Amino acid sequence: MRKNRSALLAVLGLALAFGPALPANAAPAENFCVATVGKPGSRSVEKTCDSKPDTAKLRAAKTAASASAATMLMSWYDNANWDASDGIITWYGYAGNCDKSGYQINMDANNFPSWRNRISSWTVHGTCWKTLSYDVAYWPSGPSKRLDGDVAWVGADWNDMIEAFSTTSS
Ligand SMILES: [Ca+2]
Ligand SMILES: [Ca+2]
Repeated sequence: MRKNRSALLAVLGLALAFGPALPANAAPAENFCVATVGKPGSRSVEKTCDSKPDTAKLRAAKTAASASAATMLMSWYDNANWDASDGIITWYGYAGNCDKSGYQINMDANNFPSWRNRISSWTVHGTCWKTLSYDVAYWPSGPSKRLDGDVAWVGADWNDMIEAFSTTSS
């Protein structure tokens, strides 16, 4: 065992020496979050995250969002069939229920970078119904796919591809 342990330590040492450098203040995992957004340019995304789904902390964040007149928009799932075990983000909007212009969400270096090319299913809430998914953030004229209502599986062609959403009423 000692020999194996030494070998393991050697491998770890190599990984530390040559692995990707982590920033000193690496962002905490964002697997389970409640996020709020406004209309484009109106306010920055705010988020509350925890290490497990549906914790007291996350339920409190949902209650606070509702209490401040935010509307539940959509929930993203890492896995298909709305399986939250590996990650779920629930979005609230501060500009009322989804209308024809709705909300746009782009994942970038600051906004849920770990959720780029990861989403496999989602649910929509309130009047949010029509979802346009985009392959590349901030490129609305690029490849996109329209899906209506709750989506249990985005399909093999769009699984782990999405970097942006437009969610609207119709
Ligand atoms: Ca996934
Ligand atoms: Ca993509």
